[in-house]
Amino acid sequence: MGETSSTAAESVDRARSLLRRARRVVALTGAGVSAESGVPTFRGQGGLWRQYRAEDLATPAAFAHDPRLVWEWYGWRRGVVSGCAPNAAHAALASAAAAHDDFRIVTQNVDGLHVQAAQHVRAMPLELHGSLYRSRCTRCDHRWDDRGTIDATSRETLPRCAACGMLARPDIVWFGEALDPSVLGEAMRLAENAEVCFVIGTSALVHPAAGLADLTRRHGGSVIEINVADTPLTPTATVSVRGPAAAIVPDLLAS
Ligand code: BV8
Ligand code: ZN
Repeated sequence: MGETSSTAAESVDRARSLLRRARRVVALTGAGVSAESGVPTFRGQGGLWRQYRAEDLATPAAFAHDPRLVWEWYGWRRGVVSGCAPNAAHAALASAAAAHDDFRIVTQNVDGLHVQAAQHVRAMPLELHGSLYRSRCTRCDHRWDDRGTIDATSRETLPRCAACGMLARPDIVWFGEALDPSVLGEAMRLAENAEVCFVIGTSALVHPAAGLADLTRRHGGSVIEINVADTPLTPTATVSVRGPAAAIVPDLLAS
């Protein structure tokens, strides 16, 4: 059982001192870090789109069955997210990563807000599940930045690969798909070597991402959780701080 400190002030102090003393930090973020930027989370109130759940649409089977509907969903999300800006949590994490090479950001999010906030960092944030702003071919290995609007009126208007003409797909890891082995391998190496895994705004339900904090703990590091609610990670976290990321994260990282 993690010794989650009793009072909020104690947990904030404990988290701040752990972060101050640590050199190698991995910030592992989920949809909650972008909630205050207006990006709907997966499992919160705004998490639904029409009558669909993410698990229903973010799958290879859903895309094979109805690529038009899946592209319509991603087109809607790209539209929503392109109107969102990084918040104070993204900015504080980007500053920490710019100041310390061993402070790395690993995100489950596909909203691109960590990349947008990153400035002068040598190591860009690792996007475990891909990005809304990249597409790839369903046949060849062509992959491209794609920030445009999606015309999902019919199969004929869906995005196609410029190299071979085949139907394009979002460059996003769907449920049941393996993560890019080089990205996952680097994330695991970082988590194993981290003195602190700083887990921000994730329900800790989706694997293998949710297992990264356990890697840090099993290799002797500490786990700090920032969330507005308890998660499956809370009982084993070294300290779990209740509160919104955009307020808590800048406070903890303030030098
Ligand atoms: C794989 C891209 C194997 C899509 C995503 C049992 C049954 C079926 C499947 C499985 C199973 N057990 C494990 C699996 C596998 C599955 C999985 O984990 N399923 C879960 C749901 C049980 N995992 C996979 O399929 C992965 N692949 O296992 O492949 C394999 C191996 C080899 C070869 C072939 C196959 C792939 C997983 C990737 C799926 N893709 N995203 C898209 O975005 O369209 S995951 C998706 O969920 C998002 O990326 C998101 O990041 C992720 C997790 O959600 P969260 O980020 O945590 O967001 P959520 O809304 O859930 O929570 C928000 C949190 O923030 C909450 O805790 C809330 O309290 C908090 N919060 C809210 N506001 C704030 C806040 N905190 C702070 N401040 C605030 N203001
Ligand atoms: Zn192609």
